[in-house]
Amino acid sequence: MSFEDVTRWVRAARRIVLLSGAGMSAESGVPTFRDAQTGLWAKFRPEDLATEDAFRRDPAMVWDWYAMRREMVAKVAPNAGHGAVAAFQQRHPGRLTVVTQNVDGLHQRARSPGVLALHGNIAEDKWLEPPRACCEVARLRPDRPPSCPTCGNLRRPAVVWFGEMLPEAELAAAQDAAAACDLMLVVGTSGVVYPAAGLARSTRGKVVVLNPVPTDLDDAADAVLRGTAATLLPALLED
Ligand code: BJW
Repeated sequence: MSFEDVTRWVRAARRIVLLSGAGMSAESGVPTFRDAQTGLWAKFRPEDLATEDAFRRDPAMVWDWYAMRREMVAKVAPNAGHGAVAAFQQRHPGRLTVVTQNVDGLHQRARSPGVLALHGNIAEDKWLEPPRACCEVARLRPDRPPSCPTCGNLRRPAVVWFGEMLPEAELAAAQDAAAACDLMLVVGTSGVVYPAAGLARSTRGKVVVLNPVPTDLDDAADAVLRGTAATLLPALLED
Protein backbone atom coordinates (compact mmCIF):
# COMPACT_ATOMS: atom_id res chain seq x y z
CA MET A 1 0.00 0.00 0.00
CA SER A 2 1.33 3.41 -0.92
CA PHE A 3 1.35 6.72 0.90
CA GLU A 4 -1.46 7.85 -1.46
CA ASP A 5 -3.61 4.85 -0.44
CA VAL A 6 -3.18 5.78 3.23
CA THR A 7 -4.01 9.41 2.46
CA ARG A 8 -7.29 8.19 0.93
CA TRP A 9 -8.00 6.10 4.05
CA VAL A 10 -7.45 9.17 6.24
CA ARG A 11 -9.85 11.25 4.15
CA ALA A 12 -12.50 8.51 4.20
CA ALA A 13 -12.19 7.60 7.89
CA ARG A 14 -14.91 8.81 10.20
CA ARG A 15 -13.07 7.83 13.39
CA ILE A 16 -9.32 7.69 13.66
CA VAL A 17 -7.16 6.60 16.59
CA LEU A 18 -3.54 7.71 16.71
CA LEU A 19 -1.57 5.39 19.00
CA SER A 20 1.78 6.98 19.75
CA GLY A 21 5.01 5.84 21.35
CA ALA A 22 8.38 7.30 22.16
CA GLY A 23 9.32 7.82 18.49
CA MET A 24 6.58 10.46 18.28
CA SER A 25 8.74 12.68 20.48
CA ALA A 26 12.16 11.65 19.12
CA GLU A 27 12.36 14.69 16.83
CA SER A 28 11.60 16.91 19.82
CA GLY A 29 14.81 15.56 21.34
CA VAL A 30 13.33 13.01 23.77
CA PRO A 31 15.30 9.74 23.60
CA THR A 32 13.29 6.57 22.88
CA PHE A 33 13.51 3.54 25.15
CA ARG A 34 14.71 0.79 22.88
CA ASP A 35 16.53 2.41 19.95
CA ALA A 36 20.24 1.77 19.32
CA GLN A 37 22.00 1.63 22.63
CA THR A 38 23.69 4.98 22.25
CA GLY A 39 21.25 7.18 24.09
CA LEU A 40 20.49 7.95 27.67
CA TRP A 41 19.31 4.43 28.39
CA ALA A 42 22.46 2.81 27.04
CA LYS A 43 23.24 1.30 30.43
CA PHE A 44 19.71 0.26 31.42
CA ARG A 45 16.76 -1.67 30.06
CA PRO A 46 13.38 -0.05 30.82
CA GLU A 47 12.27 -3.45 32.14
CA ASP A 48 14.99 -3.12 34.82
CA LEU A 49 14.39 0.49 35.90
CA ALA A 50 10.70 1.12 35.28
CA THR A 51 9.45 -1.21 38.02
CA GLU A 52 8.36 -0.83 41.61
CA ASP A 53 10.99 -3.40 42.62
CA ALA A 54 13.75 -1.26 41.11
CA PHE A 55 12.44 1.78 42.97
CA ARG A 56 12.25 -0.08 46.28
CA ARG A 57 15.77 -1.47 45.77
CA ASP A 58 17.35 1.90 45.01
CA PRO A 59 14.87 4.78 45.33
CA ALA A 60 17.52 7.50 44.92
CA MET A 61 18.87 6.04 41.68
CA VAL A 62 15.43 5.65 40.09
CA TRP A 63 14.32 9.07 41.40
CA ASP A 64 17.41 10.68 39.87
CA TRP A 65 16.77 8.92 36.52
CA TYR A 66 13.28 10.42 36.46
CA ALA A 67 14.48 13.82 37.70
CA MET A 68 16.93 13.97 34.80
CA ARG A 69 14.20 13.01 32.31
CA ARG A 70 11.76 15.53 33.81
CA GLU A 71 14.27 18.30 33.34
CA MET A 72 14.92 17.25 29.76
CA VAL A 73 11.21 17.03 28.89
CA ALA A 74 10.58 20.47 30.40
CA LYS A 75 13.15 21.94 27.99
CA VAL A 76 11.82 20.46 24.72
CA ALA A 77 8.84 21.44 22.59
CA PRO A 78 6.24 19.56 20.52
CA ASN A 79 7.44 18.83 16.98
CA ALA A 80 5.74 19.13 13.58
CA GLY A 81 4.13 15.71 14.08
CA HIS A 82 2.40 16.70 17.34
CA GLY A 83 1.39 19.96 15.69
CA ALA A 84 -0.14 18.26 12.63
CA VAL A 85 -2.18 15.94 14.82
CA ALA A 86 -3.52 18.78 16.97
CA ALA A 87 -4.30 20.92 13.90
CA PHE A 88 -6.22 18.01 12.31
CA GLN A 89 -8.23 17.61 15.53
CA GLN A 90 -9.05 21.30 15.54
CA ARG A 91 -10.18 21.20 11.90
CA HIS A 92 -12.16 17.97 12.42
CA PRO A 93 -13.55 18.01 15.97
CA GLY A 94 -14.24 14.55 17.39
CA ARG A 95 -12.72 12.64 14.46
CA LEU A 96 -9.30 11.72 15.86
CA THR A 97 -8.46 10.41 19.33
CA VAL A 98 -4.88 10.44 20.56
CA VAL A 99 -3.93 7.44 22.68
CA THR A 100 -0.36 7.80 23.87
CA GLN A 101 2.10 5.65 25.76
CA ASN A 102 4.25 8.75 26.25
CA VAL A 103 4.59 10.39 29.63
CA ASP A 104 6.14 13.61 28.27
CA GLY A 105 2.92 15.63 27.83
CA LEU A 106 3.96 16.84 24.36
CA HIS A 107 0.64 15.97 22.66
CA GLN A 108 -1.13 17.95 25.39
CA ARG A 109 1.30 20.87 25.01
CA ALA A 110 0.60 20.87 21.24
CA ARG A 111 -3.08 21.34 22.28
CA SER A 112 -4.46 17.98 21.28
CA PRO A 113 -7.78 17.70 23.10
CA GLY A 114 -8.74 14.67 25.24
CA VAL A 115 -5.39 12.85 25.07
CA LEU A 116 -5.62 9.37 26.63
CA ALA A 117 -2.27 8.97 28.42
CA LEU A 118 -1.95 5.26 29.18
CA HIS A 119 1.35 5.36 31.08
CA GLY A 120 0.89 8.47 33.25
CA ASN A 121 2.69 11.78 33.39
CA ILE A 122 6.36 12.24 34.21
CA ALA A 123 5.81 15.79 35.50
CA GLU A 124 3.75 14.53 38.44
CA ASP A 125 4.45 12.30 41.42
CA LYS A 126 2.39 10.37 43.92
CA TRP A 127 2.80 8.34 47.15
CA LEU A 128 4.43 4.92 46.98
CA GLU A 129 2.18 3.54 49.77
CA PRO A 130 -1.42 4.63 50.36
CA PRO A 131 -1.03 7.97 52.18
CA ARG A 132 -1.83 8.24 55.89
CA ALA A 133 -3.05 11.42 57.59
CA CYS A 134 0.56 12.41 58.39
CA CYS A 135 1.56 12.29 54.69
CA GLU A 136 -1.05 14.86 53.77
CA VAL A 137 -0.28 17.40 56.51
CA ALA A 138 3.45 17.23 57.08
CA ARG A 139 5.98 19.17 55.03
CA LEU A 140 7.87 16.71 52.81
CA ARG A 141 11.40 15.81 53.79
CA PRO A 142 13.39 17.14 50.81
CA ASP A 143 15.36 13.94 50.14
CA ARG A 144 15.82 12.07 46.89
CA PRO A 145 13.01 10.99 46.74
CA PRO A 146 11.08 13.34 49.03
CA SER A 147 9.39 11.51 51.91
CA CYS A 148 6.93 11.95 54.76
CA PRO A 149 8.97 12.94 57.83
CA THR A 150 6.58 11.05 60.12
CA CYS A 151 6.04 7.64 58.50
CA GLY A 152 8.77 7.60 55.82
CA ASN A 153 6.35 7.08 52.90
CA LEU A 154 8.14 7.97 49.64
CA ARG A 155 7.06 10.10 46.71
CA ARG A 156 7.41 8.35 43.32
CA PRO A 157 6.83 9.41 39.71
CA ALA A 158 3.17 9.21 38.62
CA VAL A 159 3.94 6.86 35.73
CA VAL A 160 2.92 3.27 35.06
CA TRP A 161 5.68 0.77 35.73
CA PHE A 162 5.85 -2.82 34.50
CA GLY A 163 3.47 -5.04 36.45
CA GLU A 164 1.22 -2.10 37.34
CA MET A 165 -2.32 -1.57 36.11
CA LEU A 166 -2.90 1.16 33.57
CA PRO A 167 -5.31 3.95 34.63
CA GLU A 168 -8.70 2.30 34.34
CA ALA A 169 -10.69 5.13 32.75
CA GLU A 170 -8.01 5.93 30.14
CA LEU A 171 -7.56 2.28 29.17
CA ALA A 172 -11.33 1.72 28.89
CA ALA A 173 -11.71 4.86 26.75
CA ALA A 174 -8.79 3.76 24.56
CA GLN A 175 -10.30 0.30 24.11
CA ASP A 176 -13.66 1.84 23.17
CA ALA A 177 -11.97 4.20 20.70
CA ALA A 178 -9.99 1.30 19.19
CA ALA A 179 -13.16 -0.78 18.84
CA ALA A 180 -15.04 2.07 17.17
CA CYS A 181 -12.40 3.43 14.79
CA ASP A 182 -12.10 2.69 11.10
CA LEU A 183 -8.43 3.68 11.00
CA MET A 184 -5.60 3.40 13.53
CA LEU A 185 -2.30 5.20 12.95
CA VAL A 186 0.44 3.54 15.03
CA VAL A 187 3.25 6.05 15.30
CA GLY A 188 6.73 5.65 16.79
CA THR A 189 6.25 2.59 18.95
CA SER A 190 8.15 -0.69 18.91
CA GLY A 191 4.86 -2.39 19.79
CA VAL A 192 6.34 -4.64 22.44
CA VAL A 193 4.56 -3.28 25.51
CA TYR A 194 1.06 -4.48 26.39
CA PRO A 195 -1.81 -3.78 26.79
CA ALA A 196 -1.07 -0.68 24.62
CA ALA A 197 0.18 -2.72 21.65
CA GLY A 198 -2.89 -4.93 21.92
CA LEU A 199 -5.07 -2.00 20.86
CA ALA A 200 -3.61 -2.29 17.35
CA ARG A 201 -4.22 -6.04 17.32
CA SER A 202 -7.82 -5.82 18.50
CA THR A 203 -9.19 -3.04 16.28
CA ARG A 204 -11.33 -3.93 13.29
CA GLY A 205 -10.28 -0.70 11.61
CA LYS A 206 -7.40 -0.51 9.17
CA VAL A 207 -4.00 -0.29 10.87
CA VAL A 208 -1.14 1.81 9.51
CA VAL A 209 2.30 1.66 11.12
CA LEU A 210 4.44 4.80 10.76
CA ASN A 211 8.02 4.09 11.76
CA PRO A 212 11.50 4.37 10.22
CA VAL A 213 12.27 0.72 11.07
CA PRO A 214 10.37 -2.58 11.41
CA THR A 215 8.23 -3.05 14.54
CA ASP A 216 6.45 -5.89 16.32
CA LEU A 217 3.14 -4.55 14.99
CA ASP A 218 4.03 -4.62 11.28
CA ASP A 219 2.37 -8.03 10.97
CA ALA A 220 -0.93 -6.51 12.15
CA ALA A 221 -0.73 -3.60 9.69
CA ASP A 222 -2.68 -3.06 6.49
CA ALA A 223 0.05 -0.61 5.46
CA VAL A 224 3.50 0.32 6.74
CA LEU A 225 4.95 3.76 6.05
CA ARG A 226 8.70 4.02 6.60
CA GLY A 227 9.62 7.49 7.82
CA THR A 228 9.55 9.72 10.85
CA ALA A 229 6.60 11.18 12.73
CA ALA A 230 7.53 14.79 12.03
CA THR A 231 7.82 14.21 8.27
CA LEU A 232 4.98 11.72 7.63
CA LEU A 233 2.20 13.14 9.82
CA PRO A 234 2.09 16.70 8.40
CA ALA A 235 1.88 15.25 4.87
CA LEU A 236 -0.68 12.60 5.81
CA LEU A 237 -3.00 14.81 7.85
CA GLU A 238 -3.16 17.88 5.62
CA ASP A 239 -6.56 18.50 4.00
C1 BJW B 1 10.46 6.79 15.46
C2 BJW B 1 11.26 7.90 15.36
C3 BJW B 1 10.71 8.98 14.67
C4 BJW B 1 12.37 6.48 16.47
N1 BJW B 1 9.48 8.90 14.18
N2 BJW B 1 9.24 6.73 14.96
C5 BJW B 1 1.08 -9.50 27.10
C6 BJW B 1 2.16 -10.17 26.58
C7 BJW B 1 3.42 -10.05 27.18
C8 BJW B 1 3.62 -9.28 28.31
C9 BJW B 1 2.53 -8.61 28.83
C10 BJW B 1 1.28 -8.73 28.24
N3 BJW B 1 0.43 -7.95 28.94
C11 BJW B 1 1.09 -7.35 29.94
C12 BJW B 1 2.38 -7.73 29.91
C13 BJW B 1 3.46 -7.30 30.84
C14 BJW B 1 4.05 -5.95 30.52
C15 BJW B 1 4.65 -5.99 29.11
O1 BJW B 1 4.09 -5.49 28.16
N4 BJW B 1 5.84 -6.56 28.98
C16 BJW B 1 6.51 -6.69 27.69
C17 BJW B 1 7.73 -5.77 27.64
C18 BJW B 1 6.89 -8.11 27.49
N5 BJW B 1 3.07 -4.88 30.65
C19 BJW B 1 2.81 -4.31 31.83
O2 BJW B 1 3.35 -4.68 32.85
C20 BJW B 1 1.77 -3.20 31.86
N6 BJW B 1 0.85 -3.43 32.90
C21 BJW B 1 -0.06 -4.43 32.84
O3 BJW B 1 -0.15 -5.17 31.88
O4 BJW B 1 -0.87 -4.51 33.95
C22 BJW B 1 -1.66 -5.69 34.11
C23 BJW B 1 -0.78 -6.69 34.79
C24 BJW B 1 -0.44 -6.45 36.11
C25 BJW B 1 0.37 -7.38 36.78
C26 BJW B 1 0.86 -8.51 36.09
C27 BJW B 1 0.52 -8.69 34.76
C28 BJW B 1 -0.31 -7.78 34.10
C29 BJW B 1 2.43 -1.87 32.19
C30 BJW B 1 3.36 -1.39 31.13
C31 BJW B 1 4.03 -0.09 31.60
C32 BJW B 1 5.08 0.40 30.63
N7 BJW B 1 5.81 1.47 31.22
C33 BJW B 1 6.84 2.15 30.47
C34 BJW B 1 7.55 3.16 31.41
C35 BJW B 1 6.68 4.38 31.66
C36 BJW B 1 7.35 5.35 32.59
C37 BJW B 1 8.63 5.91 32.03
O5 BJW B 1 8.60 6.63 31.02
O6 BJW B 1 9.69 5.60 32.57
O7 BJW B 1 6.28 2.81 29.34
S1 BJW B 1 8.07 1.06 29.74
C38 BJW B 1 8.29 2.01 28.28
O8 BJW B 1 7.85 1.21 27.14
C39 BJW B 1 7.32 3.19 28.39
C40 BJW B 1 6.78 3.28 27.00
O9 BJW B 1 5.54 3.97 26.99
C41 BJW B 1 6.66 1.82 26.61
C42 BJW B 1 6.58 1.58 25.13
O10 BJW B 1 7.76 1.97 24.49
P1 BJW B 1 7.68 2.67 23.07
O11 BJW B 1 6.95 3.93 23.19
O12 BJW B 1 7.20 1.70 22.07
O13 BJW B 1 9.21 3.05 22.83
P2 BJW B 1 10.38 2.19 22.14
O14 BJW B 1 11.67 2.83 22.48
O15 BJW B 1 10.24 0.75 22.44
O16 BJW B 1 10.12 2.34 20.58
C43 BJW B 1 10.33 3.59 19.93
C44 BJW B 1 9.97 3.41 18.47
O17 BJW B 1 10.05 4.68 17.85
C45 BJW B 1 10.92 2.50 17.68
O18 BJW B 1 10.14 1.58 16.93
C46 BJW B 1 11.67 3.44 16.75
O19 BJW B 1 12.00 2.87 15.51
C47 BJW B 1 10.66 4.53 16.58
N8 BJW B 1 11.20 5.83 16.21
N9 BJW B 1 12.48 7.62 16.00
C48 BJW B 1 8.79 7.73 14.34
N10 BJW B 1 11.46 10.12 14.53
